[in-house]
Amino acid sequence: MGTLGAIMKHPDDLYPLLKLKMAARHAEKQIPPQPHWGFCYSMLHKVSRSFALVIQQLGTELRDAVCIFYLVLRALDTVEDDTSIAADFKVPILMAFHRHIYDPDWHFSCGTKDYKVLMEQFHHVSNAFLELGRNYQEAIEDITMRMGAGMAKFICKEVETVADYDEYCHYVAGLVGLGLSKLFHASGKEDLAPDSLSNSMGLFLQKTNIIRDYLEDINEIPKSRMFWPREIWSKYVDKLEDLKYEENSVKAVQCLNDMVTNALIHVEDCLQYMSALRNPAIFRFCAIPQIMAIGTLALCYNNIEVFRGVVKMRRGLTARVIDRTRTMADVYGAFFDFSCMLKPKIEKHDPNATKTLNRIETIQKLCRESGVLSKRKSYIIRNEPRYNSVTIAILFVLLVIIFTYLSAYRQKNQNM
Ligand code: D9A
Repeated sequence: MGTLGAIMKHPDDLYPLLKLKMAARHAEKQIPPQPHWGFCYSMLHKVSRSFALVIQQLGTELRDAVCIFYLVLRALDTVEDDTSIAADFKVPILMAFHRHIYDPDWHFSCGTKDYKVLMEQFHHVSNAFLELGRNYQEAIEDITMRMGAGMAKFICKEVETVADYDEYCHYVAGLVGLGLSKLFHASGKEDLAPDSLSNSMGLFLQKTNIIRDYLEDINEIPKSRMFWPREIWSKYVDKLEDLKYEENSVKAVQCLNDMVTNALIHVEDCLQYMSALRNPAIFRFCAIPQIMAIGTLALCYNNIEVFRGVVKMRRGLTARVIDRTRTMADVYGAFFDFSCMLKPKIEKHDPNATKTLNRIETIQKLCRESGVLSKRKSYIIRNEPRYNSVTIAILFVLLVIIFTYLSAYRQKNQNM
């Protein structure tokens, strides 16, 4: 569906979408003048649109550290993901990556598109890293070292058990949570969070990505590695790729629901982590991805489309989440709404129905007990928009004006 159609269907999305567009334009104008920082921030905008916006709101010092941390991690990921590099060549690079970040002369070409540029121009990232405070450098170095070693361990190892799955997710995402908690602490704006809670923040996001990206990953050429643990999928099919075939639809959805149920276990820790944050910008930075994750899980649960195409939250809903997430009350509200959206999708005969229901009810109970669930706009239970022809005509004319203006503006900018 085009933007126009989407907005006609969800008129409340219009305002947050425009606000997001404006914020994105504003952020892109704020790219620092020095070439190394300029490179880092434009790269950040290229590889992660909405995330770059939320980073923008952190104070300068912390923002710089998070930006560099993000790019170092992306670079490490690019090495891990590049299937054209032989394992015995890749392992030493991963293991030594935490030393390469101190060396502006080091570079290693791999990856494609934006990631190829990131790798080829990595000296900009190193130069920016070398300007960070020592506390920030140490946190980034330590996490990069542990993540590199963990990735190396999994290069030749499949994700068999649920314990392997948690271990792999710890290396690639849980450690990101630990690292960020250290950076927040180093900034003096937050207490140091317990490692187990920081780890859960990463696991919840990563497991959601792994679930959502099933089809994209399984269809990748050359074949990429898969992270759904055998211990789970082998209850339903003989081979992981069998899940995408139509004749296995029932099993596929049961397996998917098993995976979603597994991810939901982390919600309690995540709520606890977020409720301890004090700085409003750090809070938003942490909470927005978490709400997107629970929203994505609610969308994916019992949804065969995960095996047929892309299941993502619509842009308008993302924009609303970014616009509205300010306090812990907003987080409890969103987790409550998305749990309410998932709950009626649980079918009695699903093999994990009871377990899923228990986990959803625990989440709902936590949200209710917070005592802040009243007076707020819900993400799901909305009054159906009522249009008359005049409203539609006005809306349409407004949209045409706005979009003509925006595209003219963009062209003008490109021609400069
Ligand atoms: C994060 Cl520095 C990530 N990952 C994310 C993004 O959020 C986390 C990678 C590097 C960094 C941070 C994140 C944000 C805030 C607090 C966190 C945290 O912990 C306390 O990480 C745990 O996904 C990647 C991992 C999950 C592997 C950690 C959010 C993000 N969103 C994408 C949207 C998408 O669909 O991937 O990157 C985006 O905005 O482009």
